[in-house]
Amino acid sequence: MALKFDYIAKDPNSEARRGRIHTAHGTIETPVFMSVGTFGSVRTLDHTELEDIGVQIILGNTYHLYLRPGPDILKDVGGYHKLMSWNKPILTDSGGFQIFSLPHQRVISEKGVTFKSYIDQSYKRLTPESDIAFQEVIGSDIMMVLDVCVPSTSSYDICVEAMNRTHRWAKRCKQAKTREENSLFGIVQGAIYENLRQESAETLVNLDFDGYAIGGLAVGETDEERDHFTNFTAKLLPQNKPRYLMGVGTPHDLVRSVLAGVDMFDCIIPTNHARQGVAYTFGGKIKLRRVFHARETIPIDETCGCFVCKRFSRAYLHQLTKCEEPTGWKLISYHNTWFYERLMEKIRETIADGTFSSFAKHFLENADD
Ligand code: PRF
Ligand code: ZN
Repeated sequence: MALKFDYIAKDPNSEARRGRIHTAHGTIETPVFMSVGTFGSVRTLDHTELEDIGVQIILGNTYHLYLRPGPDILKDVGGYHKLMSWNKPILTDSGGFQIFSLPHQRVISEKGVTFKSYIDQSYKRLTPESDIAFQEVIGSDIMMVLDVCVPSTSSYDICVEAMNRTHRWAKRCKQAKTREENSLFGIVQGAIYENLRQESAETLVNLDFDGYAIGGLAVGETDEERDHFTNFTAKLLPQNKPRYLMGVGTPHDLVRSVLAGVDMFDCIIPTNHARQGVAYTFGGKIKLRRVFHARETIPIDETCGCFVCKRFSRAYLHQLTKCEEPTGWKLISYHNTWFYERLMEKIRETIADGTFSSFAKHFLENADD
């Protein structure tokens, strides 16, 4: 079966949608936040914790998995779900974005990309065809096309060229796909040019993908530009397919992008910022390294139901963070991932009962970002 997306409810005052994506590894309630598990784990958290928190889907990375463990081992162990013992859905990014972030160690041609392995310095090649073949070996429930993402500050000509190559590669990816149960999303590029975004969305929609990602944002443009192009691009995509904003974002970004009609997100913030002692709450973020938290006996958030907030004080988390104890990183990652899940739950509930836009307004005004 191809990927099935049920459209359940629409917010009366915005573009926000409540939906459900059906995959071979279960159902995903949308809008959804996807936790990033680049190397096979969500940093510091094990699967029991992810299940307790309610994580619905994990994101893997073709680039990293291609280098280690690589196609041969992944094939032998029966794919990434088996390797990880994770039975819920997995989405894989194509690796394009990661490879394009290696400016001196990659060569791009029409055929594909060649890059240097950071593990043994050998040269590796990925083409649209081999990228899809590898994502099928991974056994990804949602595969992404190999795209060309350029910084938002690139010249118009560079953006046109990147967009056109993205379209040619998207077509080759679609043709290379052999398995029904591994669905495939197209990625809209076009930087911060309305005419390019329009052309990109039209071209990809004509190729008929299972869903559409908005790529090429959060790569150097201003917050206002990002917001504008999220809204602008989401409107160009079909109502009956999921929309995924790649690599975004903060709690504010999520709420604003759901208002624009986005259904899926991924970002490293919950676990990455935890390492610096940054904890997120419905009232805004708390920087636990700050000196005045050293004597605070209250939890990160008294209203939070997570085990960290039930048991540990800000003073203790401050101490662990200042001493760079891995346990501190882990406890804050747990709380942040819990918070992101509860935020998405709240978003889904309020879209369903028609109160999302007032929740969003209140949240954007009261929680700093
Ligand atoms: N393309 C791919 N992955 C991505 C991006 C993109 O444009 C972004 C941009 N925010 C994050 N991850 N393939
Ligand atoms: Zn908590």
